[in-house]
Amino acid sequence: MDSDKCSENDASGKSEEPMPRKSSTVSLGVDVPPDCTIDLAELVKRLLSFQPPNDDYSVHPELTAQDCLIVCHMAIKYLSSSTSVCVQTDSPINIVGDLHGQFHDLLRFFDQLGQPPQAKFLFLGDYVNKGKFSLEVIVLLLSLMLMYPDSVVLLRGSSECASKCSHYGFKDELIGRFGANSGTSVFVGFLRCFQWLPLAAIVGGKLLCCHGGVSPSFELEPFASGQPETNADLLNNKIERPFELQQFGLACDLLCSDPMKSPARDNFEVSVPEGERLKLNWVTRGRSCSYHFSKEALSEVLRILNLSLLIRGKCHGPDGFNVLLDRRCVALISSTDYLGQKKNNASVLQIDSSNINTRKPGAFFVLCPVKAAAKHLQHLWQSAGEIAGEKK
Ligand SMILES: [Mn+2]
Repeated sequence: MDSDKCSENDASGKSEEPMPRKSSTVSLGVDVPPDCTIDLAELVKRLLSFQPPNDDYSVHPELTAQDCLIVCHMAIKYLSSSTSVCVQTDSPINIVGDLHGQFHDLLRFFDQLGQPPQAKFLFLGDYVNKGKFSLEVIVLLLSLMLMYPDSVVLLRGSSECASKCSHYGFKDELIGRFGANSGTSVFVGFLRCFQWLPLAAIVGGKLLCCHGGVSPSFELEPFASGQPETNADLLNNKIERPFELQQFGLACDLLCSDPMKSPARDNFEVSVPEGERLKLNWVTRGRSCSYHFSKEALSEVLRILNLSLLIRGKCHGPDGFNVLLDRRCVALISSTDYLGQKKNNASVLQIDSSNINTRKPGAFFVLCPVKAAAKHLQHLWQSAGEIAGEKK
């Protein structure tokens, strides 16, 4: 039906609004013929109802390079006009961790928890790489965001950048699907789109949500015991989009920092002169970027930001979630059997109440790896050697 057709102008329902502050000066950078349209509702329905024929999990749903480019173009337009670096949203909400191209796990979560717009979702990034259905995951999520912007919030993960996508599978997946020329232009389209994804969200004025974690920059001016709204505005002013991931700084930390597993000072007494900051609260992550943060560092940042808990992705535990640092940090992974080797469960954090109880904010919905499909699921993974970056 024509009424279901979404042109690139009406998908977000905001076609009548004036063009946003930044878009008028920034080229969207994705070349789509001006009269191209896509039936987003049909695309979403097709992806959500996809069943592998004869249980063959190596089969992909049909997607064309042009469909992908139109979705990228529409997503950039929406993200640049209607979202900010730090999104403020409310519960009830389902918070989803790393998906890494595990389209079938994403579909299982939608089956169990409900689909947008009936259920609301916040995704913490790392949509692509490592699993072999990165394209389906990112196209479905961007399309759902465009159709139901009030029910779907997508944050950027550390995987959503050029270098990781070139090394860990997404670029190869696109070139394998569409050939070198079209695959490369679709790849560039997605990279441009990733540069506009928000980096953090504040849920219910209490939860700080991002892919990595907190930053020592939050301990500096101008973040000083402001209200969550004020601090969200400060973040928006400090980080300009489009944005490419740097090796250091606030944005890098939001995407890449990690909680300390075993604080360096365990079993030692540490005394700090009055007024001095404990430097061990932030330890650099070896040769890679950003920091490990201690429970003291996290508590201090949450106090400054007037928030209660950090909810982040990047979890590698067997349960699909970890509760860390004096219960002030929750880490999630929402894809089962990470790298085809870890046999881990996948979890989504469900915040049911509209008034968040910070001592018991929600419940974990846990999916186990699909045993019956285990043989077929082997197709979903690259070999360990490829993952480690030792590619041909
Ligand atoms: Mn990840």
